[in-house]
Amino acid sequence: MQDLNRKPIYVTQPSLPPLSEYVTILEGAWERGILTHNGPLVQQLEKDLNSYLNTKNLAAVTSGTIALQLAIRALNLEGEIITTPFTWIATASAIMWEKCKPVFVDVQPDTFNIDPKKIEEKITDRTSAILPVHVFSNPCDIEAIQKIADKHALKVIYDAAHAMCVNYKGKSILEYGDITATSFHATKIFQSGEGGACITKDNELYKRIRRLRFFGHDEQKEIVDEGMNGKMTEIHAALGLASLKWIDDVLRDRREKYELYMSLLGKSDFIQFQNFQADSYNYSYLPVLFEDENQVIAVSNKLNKHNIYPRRYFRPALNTVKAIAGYESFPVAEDLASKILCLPLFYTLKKEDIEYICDLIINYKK
Ligand code: T4K
Repeated sequence: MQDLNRKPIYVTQPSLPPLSEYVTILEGAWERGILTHNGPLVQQLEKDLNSYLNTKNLAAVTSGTIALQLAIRALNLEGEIITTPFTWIATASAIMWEKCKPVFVDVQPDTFNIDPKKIEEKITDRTSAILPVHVFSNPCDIEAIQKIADKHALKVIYDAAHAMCVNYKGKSILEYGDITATSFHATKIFQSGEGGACITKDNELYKRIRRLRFFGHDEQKEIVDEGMNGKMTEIHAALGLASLKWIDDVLRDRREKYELYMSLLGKSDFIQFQNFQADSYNYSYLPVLFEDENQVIAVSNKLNKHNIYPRRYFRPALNTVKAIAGYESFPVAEDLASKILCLPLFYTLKKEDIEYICDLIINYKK
């Protein structure tokens, strides 16, 4: 019997601030008539995010994808960029859009992140950088990756699209590597509808990213560099500012819901979880691994019948996508892609919904 009277439960929903708070911030933009071009709300958002995250140089841009492209361009990367096949398409497509070649390295089965032990065998004289992803906000093995990068004179760009508000060894995870790119997409833990940012400790690189996102203009609007349009608008910055006020509440809520899922699903003998460090995690996703693909399909079908829509992030593993590269086997990434399911986790999800979802999963055969 389909449970279609029930409101659909999607994998996520944006964490929305009260509309009145967003409107109040927008009123300022209406009075000023300034909607874009590094307006006061974008400047305020960058300042407030730097202060909240304890970062120095955060440049807001239009999306996480554009943040990755700007990072690649700002570092003048060419040739091959080593990355993971277990990620969203944007990681690889940003590399290709910048006319570089993504070279995949398999991931670790427990953390889901790039396996540093397998990186060196993929380095050639054409390699210019390593671009790892903190998958579902779980920090990569940053020390091992940096050691390899230093040894081979490679740049490091972190794709931290999932990893806002994560600290690693006493500082924001966004401060590692040459540049980190993050996303403020509607489905992310901190959101401005669409949006993202590049973060770097290097002041010159920071200035370059700001020029590149604004047609190559300097502060005086002279054209001094190549450039594109990667500017965040005041409308998006206003939503970011309104969201930022609520971020601690959102993080606490996620953690509680994650723990509820863990306590209910932890009892099952056919579900495994990602191995993460609890103090460096933002609970932005709820990935679980089933025994095999058939089980994932059976569980998904069961949930769909009850109007619940989890997602198979990240399937397919990107090494199997013809449009990206010639196929090369990466058994761990392919295995994860076949067994993973991301369960619903968002601010307005009720605890009773989680109990209902876990009950359906545990009894999926009934
Ligand atoms: N690197 C990594 C590792 C990434 O995961 C991503 C993006 C990027 C880079 C690039 O960042 P951006 O350029 O996107 O800033 C989503 C997001 O579009 C994408 O941002 C995200 N990763 C990816 C993992 O997931 P879909 O295809 O799942 O979106 P959609 O429309 O199916 O949404 C999922 C569910 O969310 C829906 O069932 C309903 C709900 N939803 C969605 C939207 C857009 C809402 O309730 N409201 C909304 O406005 O891609």
